[in-house]
Amino acid sequence: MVTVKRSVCPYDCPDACGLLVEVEAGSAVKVTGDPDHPYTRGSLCPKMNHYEKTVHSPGRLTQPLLRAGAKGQGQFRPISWEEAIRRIGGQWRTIIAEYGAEAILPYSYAGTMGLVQRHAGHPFFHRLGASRLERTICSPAKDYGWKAVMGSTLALHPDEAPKSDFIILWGTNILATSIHFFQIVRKAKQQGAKVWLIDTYETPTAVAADRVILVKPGSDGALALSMMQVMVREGWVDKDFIARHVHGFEQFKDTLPAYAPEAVSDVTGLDPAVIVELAKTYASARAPFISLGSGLSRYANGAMTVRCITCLPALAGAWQKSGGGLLSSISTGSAFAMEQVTREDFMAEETRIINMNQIGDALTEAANPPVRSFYVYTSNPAAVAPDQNKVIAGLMRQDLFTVVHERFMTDTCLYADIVLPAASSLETSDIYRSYGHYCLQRTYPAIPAVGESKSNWEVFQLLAREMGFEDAFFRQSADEMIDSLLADPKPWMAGVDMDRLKNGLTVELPLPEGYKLDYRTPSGRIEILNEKEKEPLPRYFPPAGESAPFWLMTAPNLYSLNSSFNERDDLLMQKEAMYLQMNPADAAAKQLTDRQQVVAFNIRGEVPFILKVTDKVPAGVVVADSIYWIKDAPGDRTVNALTSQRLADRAAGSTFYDTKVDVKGAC
Ligand SMILES: Nc1nc2c(c(=O)[nH]1)N[C@H]1C(S)=C(S)[C@@H](COP(=O)(O)OP(=O)(O)OC[C@H]3O[C@@H](n4cnc5c(=O)[nH]c(N)nc54)[C@H](O)[C@@H]3O)O[C@H]1N2
Ligand SMILES: Nc1nc2c(c(=O)[nH]1)N[C@H]1C(S)=C(S)[C@@H](COP(=O)(O)OP(=O)(O)OC[C@H]3O[C@@H](n4cnc5c(=O)[nH]c(N)nc54)[C@H](O)[C@@H]3O)O[C@H]1N2
Ligand code: SF4
Ligand SMILES: [Mo]
Repeated sequence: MVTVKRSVCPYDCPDACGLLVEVEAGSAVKVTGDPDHPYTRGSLCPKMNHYEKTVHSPGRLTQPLLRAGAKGQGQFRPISWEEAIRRIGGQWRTIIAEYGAEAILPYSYAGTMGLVQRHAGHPFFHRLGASRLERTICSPAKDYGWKAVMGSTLALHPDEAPKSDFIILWGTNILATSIHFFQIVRKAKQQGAKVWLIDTYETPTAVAADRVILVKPGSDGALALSMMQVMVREGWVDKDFIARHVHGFEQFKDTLPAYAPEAVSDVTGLDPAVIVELAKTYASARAPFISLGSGLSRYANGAMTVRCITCLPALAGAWQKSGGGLLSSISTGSAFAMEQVTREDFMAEETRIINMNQIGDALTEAANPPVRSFYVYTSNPAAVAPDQNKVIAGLMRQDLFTVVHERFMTDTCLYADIVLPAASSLETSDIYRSYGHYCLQRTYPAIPAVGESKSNWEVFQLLAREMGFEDAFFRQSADEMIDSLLADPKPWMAGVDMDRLKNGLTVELPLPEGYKLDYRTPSGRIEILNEKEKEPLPRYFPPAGESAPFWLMTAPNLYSLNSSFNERDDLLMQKEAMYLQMNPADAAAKQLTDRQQVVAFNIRGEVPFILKVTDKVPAGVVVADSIYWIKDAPGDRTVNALTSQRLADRAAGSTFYDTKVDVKGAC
């Protein structure tokens, strides 16, 4: 008999789609979109249409494993959970006795976005006194840039977009990364909106664009400032809106002459006439809408770039128009009492903080205490963290005791001393919010755990018992944790149908009337001038860039999500091969030919790719979309052997795209 259960896509994607899971004899046999989900309305992306193939993949880890060969070789033998937990406890007690608990470092990110499973390790490691991880691999510089101007103002609802007549997709490849927003943009287009795309190469999203503007990587801040220079010069600004809602316009205005289109033409790579046309089209639109991606924030100037762009709708008065404004990321953090899950109060004293973007250094450089144990869950740092050669050198250390809790034998698992099998989202309970819309949903297990796999929550319960933690907190189940979160609703939850939520149905956080004009900043206005910033006014400064001939874009692919979905042969086939895309003129100058093997290299590493010659990529840029597992790569390294551990200008963000390389034929 087939039963249908509701769930949520657990991946790190703004859409957080509602799922319907058909279950037969304890297995998920079919996964489709939930037509009742208010935002995702029944459709899924190509990755998730067959989630059952991931959940029941022959590659699923089903037993705890103990290393039985050299690190990196992937030879393991099965052991019991009891033995695995006992061994981890034994190793940790020895390490703590010699070096203290800060010699243990957890590493996790967003394998699941469920609030409880994702943060399940926080209370445990706080109680243990382990080093803390600064989790800034994704887009904190983007959030910082937005907040510097807008404070904690509520983000624009994506359903505003269809009411706009001019949409800029600014550094976002929504066909791959936010397919439901792509559908919204398509709808807006059908209703007559013009869509312009600003990116560094012609991404697949260009199919929805009326115009594609290709900028030099890391130069968007200069472009935004130049647009504003034109708008101010020509009087295309909303003086009334500025007078009522903007802080610091006069001071800002005086800095703009330096950014005349002619002055930024070299920096941006754009003809001055194009900048004027963009400024004019933006300023003269009835309700201009900017959808801002995170790519342009992953640079040494990333937060400042976002700050510059965020000023545009303030000058145009776009916020007061139905359909106008700027959509960065949606933050619904204040809807839940997350401190009840993360339990920072379990820390006896403040422990050391290590940045996850600099894990390569943390695992290879001397420190006091040294990192002697690395516990990885819900992440695949050997593939996704920058400076892969350093990360792998760290993971190879004989004196590093590494535990990886995973669904699949990822690149990181290959270096583990102990691998623990992780339950998938269909096997666990959780509660989900989204960074692309305002819906919330609680989930219940749709199927029993595959093999002996366990959820993050369960594993930390076992580890807590092993380490002798008596707190009642560690005895409660994930369901009890979720229930207690829901029993203590934050003010924003007033008006949410809690029964619906508890019953696993989607609910939406209410947006107050007039939220687009309610600026939650210290001045109550949009703060173009922010006195608290070291740089009180937005300005342009260049990205780090290094000296090598090509910028390397390392962007998301339609058929994988970071390093996830590589377990799926059907999706790997869609990606065809680990390509490096290059402009025909650059290929000709280098005497390289389409589909030959090439090596991209810089001071950090060398990575073999298959060359794809295409005029969708401008000269001077190469594109490696998708993060492969090493076993599927043409060589023994993947794209992150080229990216750097350097942090962004603010919020300790990653700088994945602030990377330059040279390219040569493989011998
Ligand atoms: N070159 C380059 N590198 C990048 C990026 C880029 O654009 N270019 N993007 C960066 C960004 S934005 C991000 S957010 C990071 C993402 O980095 P990660 O969050 O590490 O993302 P994934 O590669 O999806 O790895 C998640 C892993 O968690 C596992 N997993 C899933 N569910 C569970 C669970 O419930 N429990 C446990 N224990 N494991 C689970 C999955 O099997 C998967 O292997 O990558 C970054 N790296
Ligand atoms: N299919 C799929 N979906 C995903 C992911 C995935 O890997 N695959 N990753 C998920 C995660 S973790 C996240 S954080 C989000 C990622 O969401 P985003 O980071 O917004 O990713 P993209 O939508 O690809 O947008 C990045 C775009 O920025 C462009 N770009 C890079 N540098 C510059 C620049 O200097 N200027 C301009 N204008 N553009 C630039 C890149 O070419 C790319 O097209 O997507 C999520 N969804
Ligand atoms: S990856 Fe994104 S678009 Fe695809 S099903 Fe999940 S939430 Fe939806
Ligand atoms: Mo991300």
